[in-house]
Amino acid sequence: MLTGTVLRKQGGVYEVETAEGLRDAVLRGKLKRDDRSGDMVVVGDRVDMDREQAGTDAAWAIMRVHDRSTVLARRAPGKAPRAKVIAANLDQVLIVFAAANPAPHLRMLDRFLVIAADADIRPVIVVNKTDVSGEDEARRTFAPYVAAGYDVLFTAAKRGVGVEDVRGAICGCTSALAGPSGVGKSSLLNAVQPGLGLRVAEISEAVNKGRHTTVTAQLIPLECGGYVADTPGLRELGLWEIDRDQLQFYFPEFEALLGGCRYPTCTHVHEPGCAIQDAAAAGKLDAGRYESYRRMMTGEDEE
Ligand SMILES: Nc1nc2c(ncn2[C@@H]2O[C@H](COP(=O)(O)OP(=O)(O)O)[C@@H](O)[C@H]2O)c(=O)[nH]1
Ligand SMILES: [Mg+2]
Ligand SMILES: [Zn+2]
Repeated sequence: MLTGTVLRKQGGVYEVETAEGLRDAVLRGKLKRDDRSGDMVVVGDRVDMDREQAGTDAAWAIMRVHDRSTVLARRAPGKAPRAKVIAANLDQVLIVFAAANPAPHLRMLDRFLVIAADADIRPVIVVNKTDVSGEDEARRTFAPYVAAGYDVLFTAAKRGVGVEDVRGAICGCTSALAGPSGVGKSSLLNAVQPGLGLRVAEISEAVNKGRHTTVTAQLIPLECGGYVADTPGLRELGLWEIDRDQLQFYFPEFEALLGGCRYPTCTHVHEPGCAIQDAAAAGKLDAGRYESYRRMMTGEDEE
């Protein structure tokens, strides 16, 4: 038996990284019978394999999948809302924005943060291009996120500033990358490991152009240990599946206020005596962050 991590899936063949090198494997037994959805084994899964009989299309057969610590899913195409699993066992998502050029769209950042929280995947905010905005301006813009307790890294990939922090954050972990195009995701990855940004761009950009919609994801091994996942943009994941009752818990800065509302079932949108609305009105909660919550709660934010 051999255990490994699924790096990619092509046709019915899984490329699995093991202590003995890369192995191709296929599904067998119950896994194969139950795999109509294609979700039984996905990129990031830890799997146990046995040797295949001679004459088949791969030398190894995946017999068992380990329990997943996290699951990243998107809406499957079709009328009935159904989840399609993209990747398993992601430790964290690096959410990259530029401090300037393009100007940061903080309401989009809030959506990424909610998606990550809902999937139970740790978010790390990376603010790149601080050389364009100036470091002080970048820190001012993202101060609400630092205050809310998020990990925020400030970088200028072009000048090598903060690259060591990014390397420290991704080595040894399995990370996905999110963020608008042009913010410097590829530049940051190339600064960590030459050529990495190019490899990670292959799938994301093809998917963004809507060409290869069947492409799911792949994991790219890091020289320093761990992987970067090339997933379809998290933006496409959307908020379709998020439980509105949970939304308030996805804004960490709300936590200390949550007991203070008049009604225990307060949605913090229209109720009187609401500690969250009062704090937002008094400037104790960031107005933009509260506006993001309100839009997501009322469904105004759904495309
Ligand atoms: N001034 C400045 N430009 C940067 C920085 N990082 C990336 N860029 C430039 O921004 C553009 C987009 O970068 P890229 O890495 O392709 O962004 P991606 O679309 O997020 O992968 C390129 O022209 C980069 O040279 C930075 O820290 N400072
Ligand atoms: Mg890129
Ligand atoms: Zn309330």
